[in-house]
Amino acid sequence: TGDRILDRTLAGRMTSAAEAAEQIGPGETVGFSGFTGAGHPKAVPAALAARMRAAHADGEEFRVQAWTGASTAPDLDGVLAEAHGLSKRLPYNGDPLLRQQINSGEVEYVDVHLSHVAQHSWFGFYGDLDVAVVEVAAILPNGLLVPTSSVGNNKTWLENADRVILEVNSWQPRGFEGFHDIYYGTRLPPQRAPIQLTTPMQRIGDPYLRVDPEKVVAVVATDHPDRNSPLRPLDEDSRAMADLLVDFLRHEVRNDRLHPSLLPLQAGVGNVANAVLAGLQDAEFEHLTAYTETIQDGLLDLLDSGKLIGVSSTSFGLSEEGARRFNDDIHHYKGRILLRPQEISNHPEVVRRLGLIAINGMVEADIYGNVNSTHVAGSAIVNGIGGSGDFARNAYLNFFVSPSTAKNGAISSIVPFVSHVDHTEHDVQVVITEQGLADLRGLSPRARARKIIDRCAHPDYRDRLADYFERAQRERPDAMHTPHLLGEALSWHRSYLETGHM
Ligand code: 0RQ
Repeated sequence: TGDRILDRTLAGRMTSAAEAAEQIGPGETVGFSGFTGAGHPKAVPAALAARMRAAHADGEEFRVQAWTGASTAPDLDGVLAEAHGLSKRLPYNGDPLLRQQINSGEVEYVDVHLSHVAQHSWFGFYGDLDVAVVEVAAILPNGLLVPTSSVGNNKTWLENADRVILEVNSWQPRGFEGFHDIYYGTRLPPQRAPIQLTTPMQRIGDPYLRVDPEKVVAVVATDHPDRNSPLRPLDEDSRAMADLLVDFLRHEVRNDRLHPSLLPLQAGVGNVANAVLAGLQDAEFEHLTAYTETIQDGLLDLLDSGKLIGVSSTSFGLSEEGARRFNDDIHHYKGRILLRPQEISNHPEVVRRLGLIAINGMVEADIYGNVNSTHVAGSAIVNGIGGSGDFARNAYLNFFVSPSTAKNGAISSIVPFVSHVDHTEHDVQVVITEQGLADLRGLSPRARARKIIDRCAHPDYRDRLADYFERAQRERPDAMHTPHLLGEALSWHRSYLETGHM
């Protein structure tokens, strides 16, 4: 067990993944560690999937409810979906097969704000948690746990589950000790107290997770990498959006609405977010901080160049190269990276107090500024709301970014009316496409519509949007606040479903 499993009692519970999976029964609810492909268990889910397949072959039902931090990896969501082993899943999914099963109605999916999950579990809103399966980097002699590359909901799963299975992954650097800040001060209303976090890198908790050793039914040793998803190379569109965003930040600094060191940054996952971070690399802003939920390669680059002085997050979402860079040189990042539970990394109170600059992707926006981040044509889920709502609504300044078209131009990302609402017109401040930027702050709905159509819509769709807006105003003189033609508002989506083109 080397320097990884130092507690004698828990070392005595070491077993194989297959034996550990015997501890999970049909119909049970399992809380897994894992957030954006980092820190999920690597061995027990596959062993559980094997049990499920065997049961199904004998004509028996064997499915579980799975709760996680956010998206996981093929090792977890992938294998359980392949085994048709999930009945219900929350809160955020990025696995393609599981997405298919959710959209076909096979799996129930509960898509909640990431900051809400832990408290809803504590409130009892989701029912009981039978088992927690949590990856750690080490078990110390006193039984404390060194977390790995994500914290997610691990604290809550360890506390609320009846039984606990630990995976000790030696691929994760042993040097992770000291990178985490686990806040143990949360209470249920009406006993809640303010969260005394006033700067992004402040420590308010412990470096370790706690577990009641009585509950630990199995300890499994693994040596397996995180998902480490490759990033797409920066394309022209994302570079254009990044330039627009950086220029806008400059404009805000010039107008004294932002300090030259900006405010703590939050960037969603994906191509555009990474491009924005790359844009900041070449910009003049110094002494930046980030208060975010996942650390992509772009943030490591900014730390390496000294532009960024610290990052608070709940997880990593690195490429293979990024993970190697971090793991090989982990001590270099100590004190400059802090991983927290997702209820704290995404906490509305903290996001509001720190005054974040929140940058998130979207599926579509409408002319009045409502944003859809989750559904295609109103019904089919893409991923989920993730942390976008936690951050956007409570940020100092929020951005929603997307190319102006999707599916090679067959779809306009700017539509008369969004087919699903995740972020309402009341929450959305700045919309960016490769065509331009619409600053919606302080504008009435009709002023927003003019700006979004002029600045953000693709030229192929701009005139049709302007025409819709004109006719809506003409036909609804009694309802000029937010004029809509209700029979036509979703006709672009209907046309897409019927003809494959908006
Ligand atoms: O599908 O790959 O099959 O072609 O949606 O779109 O353009 O690659 O953009 O990877 O940045 O994802 C909103 C999904 C954008 C993401 C979303 C199709 C498009 C493609 C992906 P294909 P892109 P991105 C922190 C914050 C919610 C969670 C969040 C997301 C696929 O940003 O999940 O913000 N956000 N979390 O073709 C039909 C449209 C479309 C469309 C794009 N208008 N209609 N399909 N697509 N626009 C992170 C976490 O919370 C963990």
